Amino acid sequence: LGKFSWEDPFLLNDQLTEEERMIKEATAAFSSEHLAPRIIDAFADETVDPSLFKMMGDQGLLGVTLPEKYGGLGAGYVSYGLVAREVERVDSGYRSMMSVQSSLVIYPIYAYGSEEQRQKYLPGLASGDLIGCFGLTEPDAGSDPGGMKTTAKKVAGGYKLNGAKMWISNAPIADVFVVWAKSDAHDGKIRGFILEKGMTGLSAPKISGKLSLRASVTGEIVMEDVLVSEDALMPHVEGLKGPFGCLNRARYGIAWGAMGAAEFCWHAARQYGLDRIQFNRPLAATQLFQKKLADMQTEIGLGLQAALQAGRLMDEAKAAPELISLIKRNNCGKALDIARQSRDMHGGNGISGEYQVMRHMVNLETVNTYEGTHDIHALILGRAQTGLQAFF
Ligand code: TGC
Ligand code: FAD
Repeated sequence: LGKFSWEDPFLLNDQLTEEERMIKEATAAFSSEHLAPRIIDAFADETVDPSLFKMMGDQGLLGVTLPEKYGGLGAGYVSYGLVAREVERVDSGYRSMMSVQSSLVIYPIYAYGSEEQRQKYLPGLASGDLIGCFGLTEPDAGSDPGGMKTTAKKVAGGYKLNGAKMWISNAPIADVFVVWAKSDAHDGKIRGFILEKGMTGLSAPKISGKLSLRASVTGEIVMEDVLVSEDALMPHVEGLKGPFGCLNRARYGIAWGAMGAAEFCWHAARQYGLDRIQFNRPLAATQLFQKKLADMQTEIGLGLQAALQAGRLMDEAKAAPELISLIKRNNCGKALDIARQSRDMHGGNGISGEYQVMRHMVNLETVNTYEGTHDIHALILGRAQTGLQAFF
């Protein structure tokens, strides 16, 4: 029998290829050197330094799965997941910046865009010289994006867009906007358009005062008679399967990322329990404390192993969207529980910025909600096993 590794009970590291291990280790080193030192202040001040995109791009973190000919790393989805885990170990907001750029902007332009659109945008997005955002959610269409009101009206030489998007990561600092709208020229079907900063009628006001994900900037996208030419339309997809194809990839990455945040909280609770003496013994010597650590270890071990298997299936093009719902829902929900427990196990210190667990906890509230809420993914899984629609 083998030796038990408390940090890696399933020996996940041994299941990675040499390339995957290298990408994981390089991302971990980048995250501790460049992300960890700035996060406490960035979260407290609710600021994001746009130059982080360039730093992530130089490190290859923005186009992990994008082919090299467009400036990507050309690696697989397990590598992408490992990157999300290491970045989110520092902060969910930083992972959000990365996953929106990779899965929600680079991916649709690569998968649905024309060759001209690929060449125009992808190298700059992969290098971080361009910042992208993804506008699907609206003030009155969140869990039900099919209810969107944004329209694209056909005009001579192009389209006129009108509408408002809400809760859009990166929008206030974005150069490239992937926006989904109902197009009258395509029977009212949802189509994807690429808009650029500076277009007349396009603005992206910041949403201030968030109590979660404060190190990632969020905004609206307001479109008032924004005129775009024909070549702003992504030609190769129509209908909700367009945005959902991107969400499958982002949700998969979030399942890994949430486990990174959970691991931070678990390790912090363990160390705090070893260091903190009450009643003349370390807190970690109590049964209640050890039970909580065992629960954390179990859920994280299982969650990571599930994410790895989903990644292997992604790389073989065999991962079903419902499987991605299962791991997104489970890993986010479990990570949020773990962060709340860890906060509690730190006692009063748990509420301070310095110990960082409460920041992870409030971040994970968003992560549990965006990209399909915990309950929406339950309904997707319920439908898949009963054949019965319970959304309405
Ligand atoms: P439904 O009838 O189920 O499907 C409509 C069409 O879409 C297709 N489809 C999918 N295709 C690929 N992958 C998926 N996961 C798909 N899910 C659905 C489906 O096959 C169908 O295609 P077709 O050709 O037959 O028309 O649609 P519905 O309107 O009943 O939707 C129900 C529901 C609840 C499943 C869906 O709307 C949903 O998932 N809602 C959650 C919305 C959501 O996730 N929004 C995310 C916004 S982006 C974001 O949060 C970014 S945060 C990023 C960050 O900062 O990290
Ligand atoms: P609602 O859909 O109104 O849901 C409210 C509650 O009702 C939830 O608990 C939900 O589970 C429940 N509910 C909804 N429908 C049902 C039902 N049929 N049955 C039972 N319960 C139901 N969107 C983007 O497009 N791009 C982005 O970059 C982006 N970034 C985000 C960043 C942040 C910080 C946040 C907070 C959100 C972001 N979002 C983004 C939006 C996010 O995807 C939505 O908030 C999410 O999909 C939920 O939509 P909603 O907020 O409108 O909630």
